[in-house]
Amino acid sequence: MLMKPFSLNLNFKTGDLLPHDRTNIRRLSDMKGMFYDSKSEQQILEKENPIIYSFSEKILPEENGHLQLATTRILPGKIGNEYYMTKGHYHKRPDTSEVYLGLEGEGWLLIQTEKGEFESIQIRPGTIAYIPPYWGHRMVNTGSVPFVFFAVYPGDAGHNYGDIERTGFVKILVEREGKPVLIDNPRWKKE
Ligand code: PAN
Ligand code: ZN
Repeated sequence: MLMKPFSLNLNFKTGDLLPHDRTNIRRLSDMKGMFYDSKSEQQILEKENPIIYSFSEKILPEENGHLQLATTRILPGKIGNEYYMTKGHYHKRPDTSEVYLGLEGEGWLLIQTEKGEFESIQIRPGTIAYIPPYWGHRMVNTGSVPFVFFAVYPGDAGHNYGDIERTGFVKILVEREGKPVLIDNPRWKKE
């Protein structure tokens, strides 16, 4: 069936995408074990369960030829000295790419291959990052305001979180003397 063209409204400051079909909220309890300082994680969870990020999606057919549209808003904050971040994932169809566009706030895109090749790209409002096929990706908020970005990716890309949950990322972003620093992830394991 032929789909009708449509338009959406994207608020560059807040990331609100209108109309959207689904908003997903990820709290600390949804990311158990992903921040390296498990003691801080536990101490925080005993008192509260903070929202780390949310993302809103326009649901489109999960088919080759279509595109998916989403905005993500990562709140400012840290667990221990590691900045709030997305879970990160590979695509279920690993040969699919993605475009991220920074809208508000600042942060870093961490990208890696299954074999452990690692790259990072600083994202500011107006930065477009191209994530080629086969690279896992995670965004990190290193600023003091919400970090907002827009994403476009193939309709049938899907998400594979399991591999990242098992191995983590090669490097993690932590605050040292008030500045973001990339350090080796002590838990990084090759498959
Ligand atoms: C993004 C992400 C979004 C949330 O739309 O799905 O930023 O991050 P996680 O999916 O890692 O929780 C994207 O990369 N889609 O493919
Ligand atoms: Zn993705």
